[in-house]
Amino acid sequence: SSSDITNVENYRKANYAAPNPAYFGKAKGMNVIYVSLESFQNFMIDYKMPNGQEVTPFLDSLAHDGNTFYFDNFYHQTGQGKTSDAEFLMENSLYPLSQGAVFINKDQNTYQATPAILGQQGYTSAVFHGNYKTFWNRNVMYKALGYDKFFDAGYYDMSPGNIKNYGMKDKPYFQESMPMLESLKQPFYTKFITLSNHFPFEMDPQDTTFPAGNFGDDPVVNDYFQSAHYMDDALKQFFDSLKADGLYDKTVIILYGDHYGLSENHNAAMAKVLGVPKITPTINAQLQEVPLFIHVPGVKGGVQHQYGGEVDVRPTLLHLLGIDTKDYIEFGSDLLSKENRNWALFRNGDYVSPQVTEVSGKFYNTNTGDLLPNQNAYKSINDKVTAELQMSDQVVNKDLLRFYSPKGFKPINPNDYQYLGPK
Ligand code: GP9
Ligand code: MN
Repeated sequence: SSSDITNVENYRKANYAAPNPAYFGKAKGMNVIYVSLESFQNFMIDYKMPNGQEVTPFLDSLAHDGNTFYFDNFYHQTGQGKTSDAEFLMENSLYPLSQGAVFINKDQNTYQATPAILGQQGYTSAVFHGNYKTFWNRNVMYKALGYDKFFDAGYYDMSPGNIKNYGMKDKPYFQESMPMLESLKQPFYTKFITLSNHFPFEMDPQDTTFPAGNFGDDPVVNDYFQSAHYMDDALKQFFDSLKADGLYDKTVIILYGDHYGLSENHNAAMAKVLGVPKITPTINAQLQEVPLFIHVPGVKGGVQHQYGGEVDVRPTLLHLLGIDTKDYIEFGSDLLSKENRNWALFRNGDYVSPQVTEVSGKFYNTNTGDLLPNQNAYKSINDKVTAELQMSDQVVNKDLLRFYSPKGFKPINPNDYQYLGPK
């Protein structure tokens, strides 16, 4: 009802982080490219194999080139909706559901998502994904988000050598995407969903010369290194294509890991990977870190240590594009704002900040991993996390955005969008 939405509005106003004038509008009018890095965890950045070889030399170079923002305390906040939950977080700055996938269960809701917002500013929006459009109900949900175009498997050469479990391998995927990307009217807002670094990670031998890991008898963990290396190489190739066709200099590029790739079932091997005696609760929380990179042409970057999660990216991006988010209902905090809140919650109610990590209702020192002495002193953290998740769940479960009109935003009609496939 309208009183529910008023509560949310008040919460939102109290938690809004104003744009940083040093960055506000610095990317105004530029194209946007998001790249979802399948199952890619942050521990891989700068990771070296026992023989000294870097696993992801291209991403490592972005992390350290000084021209790209690299966030090294950034967390996934997904639930059972996996890749699609990450998409939902990034484009709505709302949390996904505690059970099931919001893309499937809440596809008829009203949203005020980034593609719709930018569509009203003259942007063309498109998704590129080498899997069939019905997966995660994307073909329905993307209409509610306001996506103009959806280049799904029907647009790609899905012959056997090009595909691996869920669809296109990253190299042919990016290669075949280029002409479609170049055909879009600019400015564009686009999302690329990579696929080949997906569980169980095993590669076709002809696609890699990179050595598998040798961390005991867990093939999933061992294969993860090869597969991540392949994705890194595919990204380098994509960036080279963007530089060659001139798009690189007029495009904001955001790369993010969608969620963990190695679940707790692999903790024995992961202890070997990380060189620790065992995976403690705080190390397990840190394993939920995914990398976030933001490249803005003409803006200096560098390594950023503030804590945040996928929910925080939308205000960060919109502020870079010169769109103040104060009139939108969102739960994130601009990562580049001076008022950035510097913490992240998980969908299961856990919490991380520079000092305190909460796991299953217990509070730990983030740096030492020790249980904190006076547990009761941290109850307010738990309350804060619960309140925020409840608030977001109300918006989604009660479809509250129906009752809310952001200033300057026209409601969209999902039926105006159609994804008919290639001619
Ligand atoms: C398939 C892709 C699968 O389209 O989203 O990845 P998942 O969601 O299982 O991580
Ligand atoms: Mn995924």
